Amino acid sequence: MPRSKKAGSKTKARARAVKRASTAKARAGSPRRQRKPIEVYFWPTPNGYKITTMLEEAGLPYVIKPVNIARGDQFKPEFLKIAPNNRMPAIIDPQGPGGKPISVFESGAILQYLGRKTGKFYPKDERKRTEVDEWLHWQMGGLGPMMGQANHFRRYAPEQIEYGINRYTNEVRRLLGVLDKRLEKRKFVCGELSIADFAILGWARTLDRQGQDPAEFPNVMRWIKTMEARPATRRGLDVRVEEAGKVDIAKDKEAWKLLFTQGARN
Ligand SMILES: N[C@@H](CCC(=O)N[C@@H](CS)C(=O)NCC(=O)O)C(=O)O
Repeated sequence: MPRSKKAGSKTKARARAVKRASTAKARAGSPRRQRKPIEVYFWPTPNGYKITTMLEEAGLPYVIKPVNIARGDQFKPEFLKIAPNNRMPAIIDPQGPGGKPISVFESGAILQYLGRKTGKFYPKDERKRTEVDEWLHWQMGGLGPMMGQANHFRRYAPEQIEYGINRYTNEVRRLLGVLDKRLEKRKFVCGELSIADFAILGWARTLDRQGQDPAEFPNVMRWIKTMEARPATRRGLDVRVEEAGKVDIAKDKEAWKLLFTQGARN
């Protein structure tokens, strides 16, 4: 049945309203709306790259604020105000909730914050979001700390302690086995690209330097290749801080003491 002119114009008006609403919704997470860049307190380490990768993939403007952890920037009072655990990464978003600045520390919390802010890489559907949280926390409490310890015993311990090296190398191997199985039938860790991928990638791509055999984890290696081939992820992983290249923590006494002899109050 042909529509009356009145009904037709009402339909058009409704369509225009829907379009306006969806454009506004899209802009809420759009980089164009982020007028002031997000400040990223950063040092080029696997934990730091989680954030630059997410920001690049989400298309949000950001500015790097180097935190030279080899020279004690993490203990400066102004940094401790936003990151009381004296660890980078941390961010300040000048356009936080209600348009007011917010600071966030802990890489997992930062990824979740940015995911909620932009509506990207962090599904709204509760079942899907829970799955992403599972793998994010698996990285935060498992792969990250275990690879960190494996790396410590291999590179930074003053003596090569076989027990420590084996303990962490074996646990990393087990965790990589879990990840490999997970990726058997999935392109990304939770099917679609998500903050879980950004969290896991930084450490996972160092596996061959951690006493692991890449041939044992073909799905992990395929996923790393897929991730590294994404131009935005690549840009996130390529962020450098000039000063970082000048210090070899294993050989630099000042850096070693600062990082590995911390007490209850520094
Ligand atoms: N759970 C923290 C760990 C961050 C972390 O360990 N950062 C290291 C560099 S990768 C750091 O800032 N170290 C400084 C120090 O040990 O004083 C996160 O994921 O944000």
